[in-house]
Amino acid sequence: MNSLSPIIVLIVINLLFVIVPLFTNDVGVTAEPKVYEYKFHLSKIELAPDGFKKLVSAVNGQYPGPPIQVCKGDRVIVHVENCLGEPTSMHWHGIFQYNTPWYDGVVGQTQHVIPDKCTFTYDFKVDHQSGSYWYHSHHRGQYMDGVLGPLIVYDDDDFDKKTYGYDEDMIVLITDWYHDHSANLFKWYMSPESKGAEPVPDNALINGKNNYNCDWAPKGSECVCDSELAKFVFKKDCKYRMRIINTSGLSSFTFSIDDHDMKVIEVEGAKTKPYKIKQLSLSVAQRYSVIVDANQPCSNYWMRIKFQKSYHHHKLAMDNKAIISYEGASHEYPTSSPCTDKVEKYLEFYLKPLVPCVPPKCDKLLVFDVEFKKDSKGITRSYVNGSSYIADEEYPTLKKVYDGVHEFSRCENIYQLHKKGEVIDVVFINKDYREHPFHLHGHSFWILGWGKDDGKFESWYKKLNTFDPIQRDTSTLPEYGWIWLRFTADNPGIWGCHCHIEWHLGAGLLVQFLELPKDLKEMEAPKSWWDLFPK
Ligand SMILES: [Cu+2]
Repeated sequence: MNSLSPIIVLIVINLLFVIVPLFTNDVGVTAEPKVYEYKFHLSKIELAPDGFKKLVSAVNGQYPGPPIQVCKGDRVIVHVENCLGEPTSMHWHGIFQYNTPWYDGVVGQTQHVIPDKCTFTYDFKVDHQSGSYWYHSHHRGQYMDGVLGPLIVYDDDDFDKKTYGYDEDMIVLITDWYHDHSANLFKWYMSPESKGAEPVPDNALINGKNNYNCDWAPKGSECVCDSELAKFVFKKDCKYRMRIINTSGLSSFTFSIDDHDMKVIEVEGAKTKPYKIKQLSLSVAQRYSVIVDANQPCSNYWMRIKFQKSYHHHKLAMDNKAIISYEGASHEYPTSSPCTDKVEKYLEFYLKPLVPCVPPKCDKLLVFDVEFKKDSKGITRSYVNGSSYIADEEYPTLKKVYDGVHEFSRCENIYQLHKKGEVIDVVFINKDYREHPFHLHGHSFWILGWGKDDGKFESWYKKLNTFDPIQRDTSTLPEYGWIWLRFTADNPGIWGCHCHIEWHLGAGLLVQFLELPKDLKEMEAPKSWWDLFPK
């Protein structure tokens, strides 16, 4: 092969696996439900998103993976062809999977892995929801190697555009980025040597781009300085909806655009009353839509994502950038200065739903203590009510339900919700010194309150917002603090509820809600789902 061959191969892969809507109308224009069919070819290829060349687990030869863009009510079919040389799965983060719980994509819970050289087809509807979501592998730490992309569900008939008055939609994926493979890092993390400290990222990316100081790269690595930054072009006086999605494995970021205010209008599928901010805090897996008004003089401005945790003595730039360039501006780098206003970490408690909705009263309360401690081998693991989750990859929970299993081992952390329509309150209490972004599958929850753990449980209950809380699917449990979530058990399935920091999840920070097991058992998983299990 000559040196151009990998590029040619990439182009061919991209041509072979372009997104194929079965109907050709523009997305987001009509309210007629459609079928969108995608082919995702997963493979490991050498890419250098920040100039540092590494093996990336790419979707259709690219990182980040291609966007899925559909409308509320549409049917989404994704053929995941696994050529990674290792098993995989795909999760559709924030999608409720009503009537298709077997397509949630969680190894050990809702499916067997997709083995190497096999294809599995996900087929689900995005009913009753619209907003900013993403897809990612839900097998070990694999999405940190690249298996992810945005999933946008537009509302019927451009409802949002009319309501909020914006002209264009933009997707902004932000992430931390490791130069080593997640499996190597995970091996180190789950050893006594790490003492429970997470691997420190090497960089941060915006839409898969950044540059890197190659002086920091290990000897012998291929690295190019001044790699291209992501660029967003603004037309003067247009309004942009930016859908910001934190696809990190570890890091919370503060997002801002120099000299531009933002108005929050969406949190993870929940439309909000517009709320003006200058800086936006996003924990792992959180998403917000903001409106940005291109009302500044025609020039270039920095978009910034700042690591919230400071990693001292490490080779890592804390402030990472992309370019906002007004049409007609120079090709020079921006010279704008960052905003220094205070960042509101728990923004969700200031946001109001666009259409107020009083949540129903609680029927059942579950309280979960979260802590980290060393096991007998000196490995730091995470525990929920004293039990550290271990995935049963060979025998996922859904298969157990079909097999009539009623008793589960303690390390599966299964909590059964038997009563249809029961309103469940979940309180996480953090005994750990770090914050943990908790994500619930199959639902969005009302986030009723948060605070520091002063031990006064009764007083927490009294100050909950049960009048007009926001609903979302990923909320941050503060260090030594608590959060109070509420959802209705109306979706038969196995729904993980876990810290989305990939290291903490791998160390056991997960519970499974086995929701309406009787109904679930009656629902028939497709033959292709059964075929994933070894004969
Ligand atoms: Cu965590």
